[in-house]
Amino acid sequence: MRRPLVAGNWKMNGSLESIKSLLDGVKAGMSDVKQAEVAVCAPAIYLPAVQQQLQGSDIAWGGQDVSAEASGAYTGEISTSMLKEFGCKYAIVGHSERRAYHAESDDTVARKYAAARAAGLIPILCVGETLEEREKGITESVVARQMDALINLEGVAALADGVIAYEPVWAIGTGMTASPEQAQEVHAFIRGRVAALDAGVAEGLRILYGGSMKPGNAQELIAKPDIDGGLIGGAALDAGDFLGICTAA
Ligand code: 3PY
Repeated sequence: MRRPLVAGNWKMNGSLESIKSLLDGVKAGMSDVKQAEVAVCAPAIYLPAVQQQLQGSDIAWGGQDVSAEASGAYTGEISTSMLKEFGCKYAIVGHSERRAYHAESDDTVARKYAAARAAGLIPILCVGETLEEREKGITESVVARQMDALINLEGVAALADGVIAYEPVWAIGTGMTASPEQAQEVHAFIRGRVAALDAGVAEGLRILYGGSMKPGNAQELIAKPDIDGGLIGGAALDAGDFLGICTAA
């Protein structure tokens, strides 16, 4: 039995003031969340404030990205030990916005995953196809390539310590959502690919759906057998919407 995970990805949004009221709102509604594990992935600079507010609560927190390097001359980067020092449990790696705007390759993302895992963080590996790739009918080969970069580097056992988020790029920030059937098809493909290597790892692997998940579509998506929660963009910035998804999971 996999416990669903609902993780907010705030992206580059918020202020000290808005984060405070958002987290106050989420904390106040947590008693209605029966099953899901809840987490928020905040801009790095706000992690100390998030830690201060969430310490001792049922809500975990994490980074939106992390460096594959341990330390050194990497201006602007944040290391795994820095995330750990501020109590992070999770680190998103390979979000499509990082892949697109920061030219992160599958190999870089795999190295970030490996570094996060080695540091005791739970990496959330984002995979997903663009609209063009979907229309060409190559969704599965794109997702397979993104997964294989990690599996080839670390072995399938690495997925026992992490989470995969399937985020079709065409559903990110567009208001378009994959239908529950479209999402389930790719989630089943991901689990099947892992199962072919290790059935036990596949069974325990949480595969989140991301891409315009909202309270109105969360229940239908998460009801699918291979969808184990969500990585939530815009709806994670509103306490009511975020809690609506958390209670639906
Ligand atoms: C979205 O829902 O837009 C996301 O990118 C979540 O990571």
